[in-house]
Amino acid sequence: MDAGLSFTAWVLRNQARHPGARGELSGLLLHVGLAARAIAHQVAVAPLSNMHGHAGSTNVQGEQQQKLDVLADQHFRGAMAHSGLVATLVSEEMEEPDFLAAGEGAPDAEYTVFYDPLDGSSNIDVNVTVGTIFGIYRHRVADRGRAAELLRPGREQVAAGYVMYGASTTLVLCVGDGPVSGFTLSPSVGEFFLTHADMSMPTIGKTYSVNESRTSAWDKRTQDLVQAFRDGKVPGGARGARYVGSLIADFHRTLLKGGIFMYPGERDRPEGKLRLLYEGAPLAMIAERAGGAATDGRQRILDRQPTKFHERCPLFIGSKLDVEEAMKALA
Ligand code: P6P
Repeated sequence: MDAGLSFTAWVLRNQARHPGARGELSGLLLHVGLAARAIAHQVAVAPLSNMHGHAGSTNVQGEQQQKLDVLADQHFRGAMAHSGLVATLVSEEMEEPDFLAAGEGAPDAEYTVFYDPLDGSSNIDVNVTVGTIFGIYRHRVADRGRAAELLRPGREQVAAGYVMYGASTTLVLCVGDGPVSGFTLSPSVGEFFLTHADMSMPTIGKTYSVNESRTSAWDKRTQDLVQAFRDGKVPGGARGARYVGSLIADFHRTLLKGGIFMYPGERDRPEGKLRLLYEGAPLAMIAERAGGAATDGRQRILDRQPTKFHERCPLFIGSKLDVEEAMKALA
């Protein structure tokens, strides 16, 4: 049976549509696919290779690193460095940006990649879906090493996406002004194949997704908004509650089935828990390109100007009409 269009063929076809393209972004995307395959293998065999549990270190967020966090970061960084196309890496696992030496990145490498190598890693030991999230920007060569120039709104991403290590390993991304495309890894072939062409998010959903144990930490407007979804007092009526506690799993379900995922700001952490540049912005690009929306409660996520590499942001993301309800309630 023909496995269908491979990720490699899709990337090359995408490049052919842009006659002026030099093939650099294509090469970078293929290296993202390489990292995804390597990390997928490590996640799958983690219990067998004693890769579950804590690494004994903490990351910039002060969170305990899982062994797989460190390994996934090594694989992703290695693939980006070996591509020779990346000037700067910003990882959830590294406090400062990694300005790749010219020897590692091509002398005029122009791309900055923001990434979370393994989001949801606290779920690994219980075999719950986890994922890698990435956002790619093109920066002027003159901006190499100039951190402030790298802090750009998500609308300037040239590509964004995620890899979901679940029942199957799925790579979902959009490039330039192209559609959201989903690829599934064939373990036997070792390549991703197109399984979800031109993904679109239903304009309204049947679920809402939020950690309701945080209710007492929210302000009243947020409490009222979640209550309205819980009681079906929103367009589309009654909703089911779905919350995996792994961002990629909750977002991927929302992308396919519609609905809204919320991680609101809280009294003692008004910017919430999730990060803007390597969680909110890449997923917001996917959501909007699929016909959905994403806000921090005050503005469009993709318009938000970051001031720090690891800044957090409240996140309300999903079906257009559901996110509009959040904006009406919170703006
Ligand atoms: P909470 C996982 O730790 C994570 O970073 C995201 O993947 C997930 O959406 C969120 O935190 C869950 O946070 O506070 O509900 O456990």
